[in-house]
Amino acid sequence: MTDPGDIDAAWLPSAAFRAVGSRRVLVRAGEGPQAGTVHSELAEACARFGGRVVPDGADADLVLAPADVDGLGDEGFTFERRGGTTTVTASGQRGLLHGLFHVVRLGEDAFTGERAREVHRPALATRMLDHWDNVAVHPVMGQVERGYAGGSLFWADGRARGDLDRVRAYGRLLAACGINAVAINNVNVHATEAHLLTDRIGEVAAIADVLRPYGIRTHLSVTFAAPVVLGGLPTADPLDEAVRTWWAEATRRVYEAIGDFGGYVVKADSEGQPGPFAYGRSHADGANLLAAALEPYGGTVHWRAFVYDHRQDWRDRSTDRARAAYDHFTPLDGRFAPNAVLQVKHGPMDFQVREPVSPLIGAMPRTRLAVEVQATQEYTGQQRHVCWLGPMWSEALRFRPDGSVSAGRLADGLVAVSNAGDDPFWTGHPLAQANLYTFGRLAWDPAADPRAVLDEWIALTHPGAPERLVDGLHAVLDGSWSTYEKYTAPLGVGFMVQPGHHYGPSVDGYEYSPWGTYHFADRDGVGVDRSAATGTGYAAQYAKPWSEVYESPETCPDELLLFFHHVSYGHVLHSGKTVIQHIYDTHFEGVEEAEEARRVWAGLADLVEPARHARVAERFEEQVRCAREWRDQVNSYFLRKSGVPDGRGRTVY
Ligand code: GCV
Repeated sequence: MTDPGDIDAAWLPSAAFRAVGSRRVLVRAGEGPQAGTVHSELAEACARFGGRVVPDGADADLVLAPADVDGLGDEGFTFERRGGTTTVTASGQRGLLHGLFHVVRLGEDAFTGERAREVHRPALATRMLDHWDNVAVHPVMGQVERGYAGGSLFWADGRARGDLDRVRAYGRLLAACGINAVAINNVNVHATEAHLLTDRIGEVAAIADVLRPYGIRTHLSVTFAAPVVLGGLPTADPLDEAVRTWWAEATRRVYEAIGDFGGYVVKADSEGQPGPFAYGRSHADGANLLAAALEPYGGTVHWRAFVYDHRQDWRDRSTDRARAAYDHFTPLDGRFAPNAVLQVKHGPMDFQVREPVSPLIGAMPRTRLAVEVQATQEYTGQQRHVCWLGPMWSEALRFRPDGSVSAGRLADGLVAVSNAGDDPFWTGHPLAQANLYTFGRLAWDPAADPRAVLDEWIALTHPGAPERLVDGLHAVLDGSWSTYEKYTAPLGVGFMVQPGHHYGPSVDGYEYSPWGTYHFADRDGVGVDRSAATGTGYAAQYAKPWSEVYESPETCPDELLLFFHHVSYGHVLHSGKTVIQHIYDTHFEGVEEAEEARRVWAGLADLVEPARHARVAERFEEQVRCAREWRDQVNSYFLRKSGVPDGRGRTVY
């Protein structure tokens, strides 16, 4: 059972350091912030578990030392075990820190047998968390937009927290799963937060100081209108000389305060945020303006591709929100500066439980790209429902635009909207910690098997967990994404959530809204025709083979059928079921699976620290209640629309 003192240690309870801490350890990490962390982690672990940090030349079980190994980069490391000694080498301090956490993850296995030299390096250079945190509590969105884990880790009472111990602990957790960048404020930049860039940069610097020892660079979301709202200029036109000078000077001051500042994140011309369109300029013009300001210091601008018309007329069937990012950005391929990264949501809509991979990914070969996923569970149960997203992310990361199975790289970076806050369990639902951990590990290695990552998370979070706990956690988590999908919007059609807060069912909640998120259900059928032949043409944004696969209901995968096609309720899926029967069956099954997961969790009470167990148990009550609500509303809606009864005669209202 977890030590109660470790209630919020997440995947780094002290017991996870037992194997390392009971050894003779020799460290030659040198000087520097991350080297300091390597030293202090080892010294602390040894003090706790009876090991020893030994001087150079002494016999050691574990050696961490610098080495010049070609191609390791700043973050890679080697690992080997020979003649009873485990050795980690790296070219940089960051690499040694990652190597140390690798040894921690391996536990006793790191000190058993012989192991030939392995080279580990991150597949993606940027592995970043975006916090949608406001400094000042927003009247509608609160302190953390789409946050389900309490208040902000960074901000309280209108300013940066004075006590940053929790941020320090957060940085440590993130380093242990490979994350190396954090954007600390909301991409919707409100009036107060705009000032973080200039007169309040000292607060950002204080946070950066705390994250640096964990190899994490701090990034800031900025408003494109900053030259106007902060600088008093009459324009924010990216081609205006005074605007360019303003950004150059503001950025120079940022780097004066934070020498290793990561760069800017920008949401422009999106959901009301200002952007270059106001000046008749392109998004490449906009991004390159900030890229030029950051370039002398090695900074990067993450420019979000979430640009669409959020004021569309629901009567207009020709406008398709799913098309928007591709239509806006592909003509700009090759025009972005080398230090501008286009940050693209993994799906074309908005983090639904099921979406195809965005056709923009793979369509801009001359542009640096980062894929954005959402760890905060805005549309996947808001951390009241258990929904482990590892399999979803893994599927997206394995997708190849040309249909190949090559392990080629999809992007330069992976970004997640963070699901952490000042909640004692970090993520509201304690099992949502698995999402944060899995994100970091998949960003390091997108080809990793998510189930193996979950095994790591279980082993670290519950050191020495008996098989019954390991099996129980797998039973609860492995299929939880699929369960959530079953009882919510069917076959990729999306939304059907309550407007505004997005929790719980409302089948027609967005049907007559300006947001471009429709399902078009009528008495005969449901779904959005996105084919090239008869629909919005979205399917043709993909390269072959996907454009052909998605074009026809005959070849379109079942789980995406209603995303791509409007079909009759009697349409027969590849599964052999009709669409309407599929809707009924999955909704009954989804609730049964949620009830079963609740039962499994209840049976683990003797193996899990009581407060953690109670928190999850309480969330399961809500999940089951809400799942039943989804089932009954969705099933009743489609029974009433279609008039087709459930083939198995179950209760539909
Ligand atoms: C930060 C969705 C969310 C918004 C969010 C937006 C975005 O629309 O509902 O809260 O804004 O995505 O990604 O910018």
